[in-house]
Amino acid sequence: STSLQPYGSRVGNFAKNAAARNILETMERKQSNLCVSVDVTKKKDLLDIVDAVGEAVIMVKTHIDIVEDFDMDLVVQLTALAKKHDFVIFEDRKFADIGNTVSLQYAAGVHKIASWSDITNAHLVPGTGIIDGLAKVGEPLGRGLLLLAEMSSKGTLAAGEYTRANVEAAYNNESGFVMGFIAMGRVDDKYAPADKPKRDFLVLTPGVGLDVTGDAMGQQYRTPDEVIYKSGCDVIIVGRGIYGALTKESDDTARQAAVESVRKQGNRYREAGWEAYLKRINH
Ligand code: 5IU
Repeated sequence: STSLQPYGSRVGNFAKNAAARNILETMERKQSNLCVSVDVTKKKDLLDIVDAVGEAVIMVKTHIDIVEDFDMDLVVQLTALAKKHDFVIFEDRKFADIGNTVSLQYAAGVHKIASWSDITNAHLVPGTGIIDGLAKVGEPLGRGLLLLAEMSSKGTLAAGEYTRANVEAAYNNESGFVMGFIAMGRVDDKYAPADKPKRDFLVLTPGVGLDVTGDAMGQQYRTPDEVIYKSGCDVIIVGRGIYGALTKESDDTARQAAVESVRKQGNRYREAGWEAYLKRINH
């Protein structure tokens, strides 16, 4: 399995995808496999969280459509923080329409996602035309696409033959635009097509927490060790486990303490993720 190779040695496996190479190189440079997921509704909260954890992460995942005071200045500031702290941006858009529609959703509208997000993701529900529609926009910009092969939530229907179809679609994508999966384990190994040479893909995994096992709406958490070491995934995606403190604060002193807590949790998850990775490659 390619997951037993160090991140840096896998760069050459992604000759056709600049975004994937950049992610692997960033992981080596920063000794981190942590992506922070920032699901907040205020521009200032988003930027403060990202500035506090920026040093610890290789990637920031956004849900840009939940930001109430979104404007293009948010994009300017977010991309400036990406430069300052050396991370990539992942808009978790979960495209799910026909090719023609997703190409418009990706390039245009209020958010112009393709212009600033290094990677994004898509459901395979509509069929492989969704990959073609997104590739038309993303490929010329050097972007990467993840397929949603599995989900972390209770009762997910993304399993079994549906997961296999995602892996087959990725293997059939000759251009290299499909660079990996959202999944709970090494689906690229488990469902590798027998009639094709093995290819390397990145596996990014949400549903990661050290303190709680789930939430009230079906989220299920596993530890960085379970995700990186036991399941062989490449990147841990952590949201409320990192920024949770900041959504509760009221006055200035409390806010400052919350920002410090965000920084601290970011470092804690970076260390846990990296330790699990070192255990994996030295096994
Ligand atoms: N997310 C999941 N599970 C999935 C997929 C995406 O949790 O299977 I696909 C997103 C939802 C949220 C983040 O943006 O990842 C996880 O946030 P918390 O760590 O706060 O649960």
